[in-house]
Amino acid sequence: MLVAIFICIAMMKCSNPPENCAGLDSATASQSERRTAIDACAAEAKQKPLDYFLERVGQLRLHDSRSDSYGDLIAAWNPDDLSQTAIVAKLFAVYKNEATSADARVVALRAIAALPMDKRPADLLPIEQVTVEISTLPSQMAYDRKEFTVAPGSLVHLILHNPDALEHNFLLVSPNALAEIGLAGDRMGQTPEGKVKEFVPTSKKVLAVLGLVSPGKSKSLWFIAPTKPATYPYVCTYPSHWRTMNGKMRVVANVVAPIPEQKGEKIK
Ligand SMILES: [Cu+2]
Repeated sequence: MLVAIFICIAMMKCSNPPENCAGLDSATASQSERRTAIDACAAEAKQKPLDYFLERVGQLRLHDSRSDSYGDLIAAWNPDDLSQTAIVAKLFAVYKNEATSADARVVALRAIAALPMDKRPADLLPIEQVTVEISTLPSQMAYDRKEFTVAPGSLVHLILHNPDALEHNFLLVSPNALAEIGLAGDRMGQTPEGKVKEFVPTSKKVLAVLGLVSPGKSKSLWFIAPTKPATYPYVCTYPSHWRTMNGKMRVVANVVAPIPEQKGEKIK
């Protein structure tokens, strides 16, 4: 009997899938497990106050894979609750706090962008929002877009489609850091941890991360564009891909819309 209890406890500890909302905070969950958790959170949302989730947003780490899930949940919250003065003030405080991780700030900005204009903080009228879709080019080790342009501080929703037979990721990096980060990705290919970390080097020059996308799949990433006008490279850091699989995000003041580029095949 005692042995059976021990085995049972051990199994719970070993598997621990985030099949409920609390699983969203699991440090070891896969992307699909997080998706399951966020669906559970959405179902639980009626029983939990918005504050419950806002508190967790403040704890998001840099390049935290939970960020998009929290962003999806909170931006889709009941507008009447989301637009309460106290909630808007909390969201604005997270967004303005430079000491908070970029991940927490983007979740807050997404929620504010979801509010009606008359409920938004005066500093955030309007919010420049842009959706950028990029596809990998099958068998060419390249993205279909070599560049795009956004306004400083824009809220960017980037969607990466991968119709190629290989895995690819997308990292936005500091100006002139393409080779440094690309080479760091190559070195990660020589260690077992490289794949676990999805070939994302630990560096302050990595500004935004969309992890590995499997063949035939798509993933999305929300980030806030830098406020400093400059050219920011983006790159796939899967070992040896970076030399051809890269592009440039230009941050330019007074941009109305991204410059249209040739689009590749899309995955439905
Ligand atoms: Cu790649």
